[in-house]
Parts: sequence; structure tokens; C-alpha cells
Amino acid sequence: MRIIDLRSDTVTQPTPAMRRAMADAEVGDDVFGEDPTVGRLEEIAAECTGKEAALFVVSGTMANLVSSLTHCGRGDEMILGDQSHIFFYEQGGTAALGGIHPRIIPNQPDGKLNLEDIEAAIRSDNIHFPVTRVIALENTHNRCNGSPLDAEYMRSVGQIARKQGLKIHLDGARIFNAAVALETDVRELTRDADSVSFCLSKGLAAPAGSLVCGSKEFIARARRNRKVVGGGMRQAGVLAAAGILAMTEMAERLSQDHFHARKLAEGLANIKGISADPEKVKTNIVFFEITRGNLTAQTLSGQLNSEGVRMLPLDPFRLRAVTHYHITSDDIEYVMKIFAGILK
Ligand code: TLP
Repeated sequence: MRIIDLRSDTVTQPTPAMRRAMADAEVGDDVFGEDPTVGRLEEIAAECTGKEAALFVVSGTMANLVSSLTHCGRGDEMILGDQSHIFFYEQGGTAALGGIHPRIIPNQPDGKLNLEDIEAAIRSDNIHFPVTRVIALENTHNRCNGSPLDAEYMRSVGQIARKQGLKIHLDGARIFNAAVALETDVRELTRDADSVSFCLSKGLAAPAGSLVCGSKEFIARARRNRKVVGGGMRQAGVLAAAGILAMTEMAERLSQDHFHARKLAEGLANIKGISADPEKVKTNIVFFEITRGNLTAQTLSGQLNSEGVRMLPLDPFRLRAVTHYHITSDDIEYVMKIFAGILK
């Protein structure tokens, strides 16, 4: 059966060039700081995000956790969105493992946090309150239609943070998608963040790995925190070799994924029983809703799956489809035929 897997861009497989680079990678013990390929990956990541230094970690979740542990002590507060990945999908790890108190404010449909909401959430100096340390943003915003946050917005949050002596952590799991969609440089989007995490293993197609980027001093402390959560890897250059190609060769083509996502949303918008808004699709993530009363997201995804089309039912009547390296225009047309068949 023809399988079209739109559950996530995490399903991407390493390219033939990545597999060759992995086989040939020069490696060493990275906990001793002796893996030259990891060193090169970290240098490129720092350069790409305009930061002094970078740290290779296992996953996006570990990148966010290590960054949060580095910004906050136990009982300190982090301001973050109610739809953010850190709040929604990371088991509350910052609280469970770091004792960090989450201060949740609503994400707007475009993934932003209202500036007034951020300002109102910052604690004053009062013996009853936790101490606010950090504001966490997400770019692109996964649960908010994969929306990219623009540089001007980042600057506005940066101004608030600096005025109040707070730090900004940017979960930039898909920051390259944001830069491509906004036709800007990644550095424009990361300038106002004190720490940035991004993933190699999503649209960029590397098999594993994320980076935390920040000042030399921040990364030195983050390196200690990576070790305590069990993230010290040894001959990790095998993975870093694929990551280098992910960063240097796979970013530009993301515009194709964005084009395909838009096509998919346009097709879905024309199907009776489905509500989709192509205007909201700026990157590679498409959310759509079922408007036919007797059908749930779970049932629809089961029906699609039995025809070889995989999508994620994320809410009772809402599904997500993510385009990526292995999805072609022809696949999108095929998916539309399957939908038309199921919902006829
Ligand atoms: N997101 C995954 C799932 O966890 C939902 C996906 O399929 O989209 N930040 C953001 C914004 C993410 O979307 C993800 C992964 C992560 C962090 C965590 O990355 P990993 O999966 O590497 O721990």
C-alpha cells in the first residue's frame, strides 16, 4: 500500500549524503570535549543563531529542559503560553525535574503572547511571590498553525525582558521554517533571545539531535545541566555529521514543504465536512477541523490510516498534518482523493 505519512516532520529519514557523512565521521569522547565533529556542529549552530556558543543535546525536549534549568532555580517562575510545547507536550518536566513554576498566559492564534499579558504576569518584588526569571516563546508555534513569529515581535518582547531584568528562551524547534517563511535570516529572529533551542531531526531530516545556543557563560552552565539529566553523549559525532548537513544543506528547501502545506489546506477547505483556513498556513503545519457532527478526529484518522494516509488527531475534532522532505505534490493530490472518497 502507498503510505503517505503526514503525522509529523519528525518521520523524515536521513538523506543518502547524511548516511555517508555519518559513516565517515571523525569522532571522539564528547564528554571529554574530544569529538571534532560535534565541535564543528556546535560552531556552525552558534554562528547560525548569532550566539557565542552552542551545545548538542539529544532532543528538543532536552534542549528546552536544559535551557530552563540553566535560567531558573527551584521555585523560580517561567512565563509561557498555554499552547506552548514546553507546557503542553513535555510532561511538565521543567516543574517535575527543575521545580520551575509555570506562569501560563494565553497564546494568540498566531502563536504570540500579548505584550500586555506578559507585562501583567511579571511578579513584583514581594515576599509572597515566586521570582520571575524567564519568558519562553516558540517559533514556529507548533499548536498555533505552525505560525512564524516575526523579528519585530521578538524585539518588543526583548524590550520588556531587558527592562524587567528577565531572560528570553526561544523554543525554535522549527526556527529554520520560520526564517524561510519570513524570508529573513535566523539571526534576525534569535537576536533578542538569551537562549535558543532548535531541532535537527524535524524538517531538516537528521536522525536525532537538537542544539541549545547562547552566551559562552550560559552554555558552560547548560553543559553541566545536560550531564545531570543524562545527556552527555560520547562518540556523538556520528549524529553531528548528519546535523551539519541538516543545517547547511536542508534549510532552503523548506519552502517546498510550505508550498505543499498550503496546497493541502486549499484542498481540505474545499471538502464538505472539513473546515480549514489556507491563509493561516505559513509554514509546514496544517490544522483542520471536522464539522460533520458524527465524525471524530480519532475515527477519521483511523479511516485515513486504513488507506495509507497518516495524520495526527490532536484534539477531539481537530487533526494535524505536517509536510516534509518525503512529501511530493503528487502525494498531496493523492491525499485529496482519499479524503474525497472517505467524506463523500
Ligand atoms: N514536537 C512533536 C511532538 O512532540 C508534538 C511534533 O511532532 O511536532 N518544541 C517544539 C515546538 C516541538 O514541536 C517539539 C516536537 C519539541 C520541542 C520537542 O522535540 P523532541 O521531539 O525532539 O523532543
